Amino acid sequence: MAPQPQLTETKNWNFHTDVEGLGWLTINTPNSPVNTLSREAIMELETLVARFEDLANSRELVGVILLSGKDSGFIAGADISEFDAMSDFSVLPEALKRTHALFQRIENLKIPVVAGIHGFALGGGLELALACHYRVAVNDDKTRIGFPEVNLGIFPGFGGTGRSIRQAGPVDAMSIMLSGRLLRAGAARGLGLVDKLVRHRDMLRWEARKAVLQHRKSKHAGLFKRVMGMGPLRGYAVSKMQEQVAKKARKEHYPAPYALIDLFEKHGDDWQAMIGGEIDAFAPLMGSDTASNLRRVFFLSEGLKKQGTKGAKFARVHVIGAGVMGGDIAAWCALRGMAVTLQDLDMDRIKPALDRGKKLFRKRLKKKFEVDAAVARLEADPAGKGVSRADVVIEAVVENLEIKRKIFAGLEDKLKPGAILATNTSSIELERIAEGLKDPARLIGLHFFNPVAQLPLVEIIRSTFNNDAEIGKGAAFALAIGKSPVVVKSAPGFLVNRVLMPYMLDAVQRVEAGESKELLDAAAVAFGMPMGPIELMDTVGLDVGLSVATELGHEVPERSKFSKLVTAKKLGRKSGEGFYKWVDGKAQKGPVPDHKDLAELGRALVKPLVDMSKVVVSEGVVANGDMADIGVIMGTGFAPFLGGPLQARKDGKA
Ligand code: T1G
Repeated sequence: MAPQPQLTETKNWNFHTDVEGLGWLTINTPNSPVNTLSREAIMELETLVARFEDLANSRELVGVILLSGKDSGFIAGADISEFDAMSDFSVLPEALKRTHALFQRIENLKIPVVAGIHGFALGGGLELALACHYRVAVNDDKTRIGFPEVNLGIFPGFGGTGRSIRQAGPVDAMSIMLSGRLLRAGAARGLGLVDKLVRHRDMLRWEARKAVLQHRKSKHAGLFKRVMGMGPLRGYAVSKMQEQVAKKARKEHYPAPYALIDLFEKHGDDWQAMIGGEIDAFAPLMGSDTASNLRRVFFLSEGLKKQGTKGAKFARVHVIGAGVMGGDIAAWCALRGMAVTLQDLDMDRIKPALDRGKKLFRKRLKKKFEVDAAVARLEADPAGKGVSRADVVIEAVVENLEIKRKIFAGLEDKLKPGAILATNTSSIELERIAEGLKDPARLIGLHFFNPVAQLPLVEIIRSTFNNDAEIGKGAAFALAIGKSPVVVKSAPGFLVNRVLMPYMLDAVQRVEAGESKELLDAAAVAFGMPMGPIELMDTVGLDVGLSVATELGHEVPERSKFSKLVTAKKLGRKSGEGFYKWVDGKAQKGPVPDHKDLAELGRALVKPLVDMSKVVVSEGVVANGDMADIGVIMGTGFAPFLGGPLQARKDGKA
């Protein structure tokens, strides 16, 4: 029978056949910048797959090509906004079983199904692609393939555990599922998750068509890879995985990676059994507080991306002050593609910052030409010629009001109209610096954190002079350099230093009263902090800690050990000794004394931080509790699995 042209449109899918009998299936999630597999999209796909089965049986269809109709990419996974309802245990296993069965029917189709991937193919999106018979992907800068589920407190639940093991072998598949790291197309091809690369998106259709017509089939991982899932080798692989995961996350805080390893331990030699065991292990994770809080963190950080003036463009940045902060801010901006001029009194002061920049570029950029380009973007500018061309000027010199005022007085007339004028001050009231300007509304604070390359937060400091326009531009700039902006009223300590200081000082006082610093640090980590308060004080620098504490009105007696250490220039990590001795960047810790309930002690330790988070909200330093939660998580690493200090308090966890 001659093939009849087919056309089916549903809310999420478009399916049509061509004269060759090829079926083109396109996903386009309505009202969303990215494609997601909502329950609706999955139900519609069920109907479509039933059609494919019929058409394949009557030989009216020679194959199906699955593509995305969106520029943003293939599919970003299941629809996370539906998860809160799905964590109701009674519906979740049923919903998952249905999707498992659907993906299996796709795999069982007698005709080839080929996925054409560009942009993001994540989570459930990758799982759908893995249920197809062959995968073609665009090998460009934008394609990202992976399983970010662990960041949401779960692991792949649409058959991805077993199918990724089938394709990539247990070691590589488990590694990407446990880490959540996203791969470029080339790397995914290397692991066997993708079968064919094309250079441009417009070649996807052609290559996918060829794959269907030639009945190409993806190769599964060979014995050499599979052997790590077998017999005693599996036990060895499991212990390695547990070791790796334990370095980053505790089981009681982040159970998902451990549950995934357990599943692998049971079924690592049989990918079908792994898929079979997936639902039972997955469902309780989805209903856990950890997963619900991590979803909250995801949506709060997505919310931060919505701030900022739309369409604001930044190409040139001028940084004044090549010290640790100024130099690292300049290097970060250059890494993120800006042309940066870095000004200080002379070349001797600028050179070390350029060297640190080079180190950063080498670490973060893979290819030599990329490193060279970044080096070329970061330019020493002792004469300050860059000011008049810059879209953003950031001052990061010593914390001295007179010096700052003088610098800004000289800048104002040289600036491009509309350019951002910012200070990185951490302690001087913004209004006092701005007062001297002809247009005080122009100056905002952009408060970065040390180390700049590692901490995602930038506090956008708003003075009483500012209008929404300046703040919007500041937030847009932070986003443009890949940082997360949180708008904070100009008030001593802003958000992060304000909440950290009472927490650190309380711990310091406990040490002075004879409690073990090792115990306190271990307790804070057991609670879920990335580092204990004493180690943090040593890392920040005792001199910096003392001056921030004093600015915030905390009294630190001169006869205290803390003051004495500062006087003796024992400043922590940077001087080789503070509360701890430091060797090769590591605190030399003694044994942790026994304690009946470390987590309980941890809770007591973070109480001052949690209390202060409440105060900053009530004083209007940040807009609301959500902003405090996400700001404190981004700025201090506060336990994301608890959803932030205020959420943790609400849940009775802090
Ligand atoms: N579900 C719902 N909304 C999503 C979404 C998703 N999976 N991914 C993105 N969005 C929304 C996002 O909230 C924002 O919305 C908009 O899309 C654009 O995103 C069973 C369980 C894909 C890398 O974890 O990491 O599949 O704010 O501004 O910077 O195994 O979004 O505009 O209203 O961030 O270019 C696994 C999560 C799900 C991916 C794009 N997938 N998304 O970043 O744009 S679990 C994820 C991201 C799963 C199965 C399981 C990023 C992005 P709004 P954006 P972007």
